[in-house]
Amino acid sequence: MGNEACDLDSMVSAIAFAYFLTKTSLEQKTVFVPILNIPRSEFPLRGECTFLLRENQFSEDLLTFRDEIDLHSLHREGRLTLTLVDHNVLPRGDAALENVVTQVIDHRPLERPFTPGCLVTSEPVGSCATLVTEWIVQRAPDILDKQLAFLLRSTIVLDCINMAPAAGKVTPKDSEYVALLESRFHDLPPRATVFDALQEAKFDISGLTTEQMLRKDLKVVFGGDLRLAISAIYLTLEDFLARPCVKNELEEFCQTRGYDVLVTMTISFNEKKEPSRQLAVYSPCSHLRELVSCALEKSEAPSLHLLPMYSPSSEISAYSQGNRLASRKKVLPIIEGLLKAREKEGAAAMHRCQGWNDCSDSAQLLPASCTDICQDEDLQLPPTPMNSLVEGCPLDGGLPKLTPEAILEKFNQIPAEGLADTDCSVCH
Ligand SMILES: [Mn+2]
Repeated sequence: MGNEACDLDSMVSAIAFAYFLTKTSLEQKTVFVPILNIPRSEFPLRGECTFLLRENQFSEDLLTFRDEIDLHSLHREGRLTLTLVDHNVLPRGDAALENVVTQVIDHRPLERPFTPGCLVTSEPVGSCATLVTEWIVQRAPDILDKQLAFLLRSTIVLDCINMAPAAGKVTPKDSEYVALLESRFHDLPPRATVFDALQEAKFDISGLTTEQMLRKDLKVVFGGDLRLAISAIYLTLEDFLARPCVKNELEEFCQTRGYDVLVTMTISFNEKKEPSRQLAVYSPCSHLRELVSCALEKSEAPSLHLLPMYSPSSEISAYSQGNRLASRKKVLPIIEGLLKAREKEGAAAMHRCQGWNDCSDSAQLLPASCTDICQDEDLQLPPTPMNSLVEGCPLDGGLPKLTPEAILEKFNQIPAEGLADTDCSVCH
């Protein structure tokens, strides 16, 4: 079973490892099933996953999604053991399954305590698929066929940002196993072709409905009486706002989910692969819309450099964002600050209205700590998929630029003796 983000790494690692077990196990009565840890209805949102399967003539019908198998009842009947790939601790809701986890293969920092009877392979490589490839190559190299090699190598290439050292993801082991797969299967497509196609598929949201687009990469924050959602979308804001009935769709999205305000942050790339950001604030309540818009406009840490742009509806305030580096990670604290300030104001208002002038500790007047309630509610939300490039990805500033200055700077960082054999013609 892969992790709850069900990114390409999780999907391919689960499929490949279950295939390995099926091909090599001597147990006659055991069935090995790769589990994709999302409901099937979420799968269209994983563009890179559906794309890679299509490319490999691998039918989605063959896959088992989390809502199609009852792991907890299998566990109660004593018929389940679990191998975790691409994560190493079970989410809280699955804690009961912990005692049947017999193996872990992961490339993230290890968060699980040592337990006897659980075989752990943990190494900080760029892709979990590298560790699965190693596992297969060392134990059953003959089961590797072109389809399996294609899946594994594509995943490693995507996770390691086309094996570019500048992106800071690739490790020597990732390179070693990509090279090994290529040496065994000469007709795999070029790395750059695979990377570009997957990268494009990951951001290709053309087939999605507005609702799917909005929930693909969504974060929700609470404060006092307000629920505020921030969605990241890979599209220009012009294209997004030009969708037919977009105002009604935003309204329905917020109404169904109980959001008072929805902030949509878009990121798009120009021909030079430079990112550009825009944002829109939607709320049917003009007071709340202005409150949030105003906080974003006036923010100084960081300043977003917002410029108003055309909006098809008075309920949507649209802006281009001059500060291209301010991702959602930077915008969220501005909104959280606003909600906190409002909470305080609410407490003060209550103070005044009820005439509790002599009480020195206003926090005691609140029914319970608002923040505690918010945090609890926040934990019950489904996790935002982690396969997003919004949060601090190496590509945030576009693809690594190879300017003469950047290369010279790199050279300057190399100690003098390392330069002895270097051909400086690349500087030109
Ligand atoms: Mn991974």
